[in-house]
Amino acid sequence: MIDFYALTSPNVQKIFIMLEECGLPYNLKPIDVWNSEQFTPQFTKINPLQKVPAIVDSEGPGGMPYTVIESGAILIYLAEKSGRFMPKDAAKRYDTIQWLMVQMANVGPMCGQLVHFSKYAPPGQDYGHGRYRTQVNKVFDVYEQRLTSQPYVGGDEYTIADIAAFPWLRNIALLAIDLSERPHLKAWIEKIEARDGVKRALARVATVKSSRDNATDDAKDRFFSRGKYALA
Ligand SMILES: N[C@@H](CCC(=O)N[C@@H](CS)C(=O)NCC(=O)O)C(=O)O
Repeated sequence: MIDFYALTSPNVQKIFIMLEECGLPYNLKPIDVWNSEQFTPQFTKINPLQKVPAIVDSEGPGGMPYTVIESGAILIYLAEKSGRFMPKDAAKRYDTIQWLMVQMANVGPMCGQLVHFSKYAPPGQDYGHGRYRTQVNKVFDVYEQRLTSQPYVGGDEYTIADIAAFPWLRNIALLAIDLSERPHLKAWIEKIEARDGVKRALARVATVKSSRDNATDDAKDRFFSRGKYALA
């Protein structure tokens, strides 16, 4: 059985989608990051970075319990465990891994910073906001371009490269992104949204309770490593 440490953010949604798509059973272990639950000694033992998602598989390699952190690594682990959503052909597999890395290194961090500077930073952050808005627009253009000539991010089949990118790229309202000139990306979002496994996953995410809308100032400062939590 897989223990899945989670809340509701896009990086966590990837794992909900993968688990539901693969039909792998899991115990949901909510970690309310808006209530500082990521900082407990018990959770820090599972993920020293104090972030969700993380999984602990009681039947890992060699039949032993195994912990995986970082959403991209969790997707690869679950793809290998289930034999799903990772092509067998070597070139297609490397295409999938490359585009998984594009998501992990570019889409997630740039979108995350844009959301931070638009929603959570104090006013007067025009430089940070402008910089991340440009980076996000660039990366959306890269996906639009890629999806112009192929149906899925990795190539001709649905893979973990799509599962990784979808929760971030569908976030157009939060990111204030315009899709009118990105028709292929828009069609891809609608195609992924229509999958039964994705619908099940997003319905499950909607049931997870989070303190996000009433987090204390102290919990927010700790989450964002600012104020008395800033390190020199
Ligand atoms: N690169 C990580 C990022 C994980 C991440 O940023 N998780 C956020 C979810 S909002 C978190 O747990 N933040 C809590 C914190 O930074 O204290 C992944 O893809 O798994």
